[in-house]
Amino acid sequence: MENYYSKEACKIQGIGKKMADKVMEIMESGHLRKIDHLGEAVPVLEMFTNIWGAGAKTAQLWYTQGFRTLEDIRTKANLNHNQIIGLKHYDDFLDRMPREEAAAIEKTVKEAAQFLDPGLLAMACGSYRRGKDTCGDVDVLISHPDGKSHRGVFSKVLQSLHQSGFLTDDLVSHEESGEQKKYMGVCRLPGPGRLHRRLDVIVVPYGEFACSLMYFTGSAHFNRSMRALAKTKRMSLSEHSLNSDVLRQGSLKVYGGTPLPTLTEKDVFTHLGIPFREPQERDW
Ligand code: DCP
Ligand code: MG
Ligand code: MN
Repeated sequence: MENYYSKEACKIQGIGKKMADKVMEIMESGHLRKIDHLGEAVPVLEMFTNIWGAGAKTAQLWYTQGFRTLEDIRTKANLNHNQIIGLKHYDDFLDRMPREEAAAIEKTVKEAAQFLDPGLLAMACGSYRRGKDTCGDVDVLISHPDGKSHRGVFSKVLQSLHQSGFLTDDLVSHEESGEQKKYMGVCRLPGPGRLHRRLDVIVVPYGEFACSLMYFTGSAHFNRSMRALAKTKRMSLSEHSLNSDVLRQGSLKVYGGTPLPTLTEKDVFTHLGIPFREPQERDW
């Protein structure tokens, strides 16, 4: 193959005949046949990772096992519990719910909690609290201002929501961090035409309320930025607390520091020395 493009390309240092031919093919046809097969995998891998509980690694494995469709996955793949649920509600989970529906889900969880104990706080955080028009799931935070009555609430609320038929599936999760407990599952509002929605519930001790509220409100990107900012001030921010006088050696935390008083989210911003940001302004 000899033409203008390959000759021109050959003049560039480090480009030989083979590479020049590829340059020519791209210039003339707009693409390179040799890597066409790479592009073929992308939409399939994307379809697979859209199964809740299946990450990039799993999708890749399934692809190398020769699976190309969701039907292949359903009939031939080795699925764990979460992936079975994810596949069962594949279309529902891809649909982001209108915030009005998230509000109705929040209300259902709140009512179940306050039926147990009227003093319990329950509020939707995540994208809902950030004011988004649509939500991928609902993230409900539960706590009790007396600092102790949150104990035992986790399993009681879930049991009551199971009994009413609101929770339809549980996802396996081992997320428990100190006194904080996290549930991940699936719910559905009563009435015709309702889709299955992802629901996350965390129950936290009131002493950690502000930091967990901030964590659970996000966004994930905002949380990373806030943690990075804390680091520059020898502090450390988590879903539990904001600590000062942290000692680090390289990336290793040698001393965890002492928790600062954070009654509200505003306190966290103040300690970090930056102006308060409303939840709607926390996408970054
Ligand atoms: N979160 C985090 N880091 C992660 C995942 C979550 O800090 N890797 C925090 C910030 C998120 C919050 O938890 O805002 C809730 O997580 P979601 O995955 O439910 O995300 P959002 O509610 O922000 O968006 P979506 O509408 O997609 O649910
Ligand atoms: Mg969410
Ligand atoms: Mn969530």
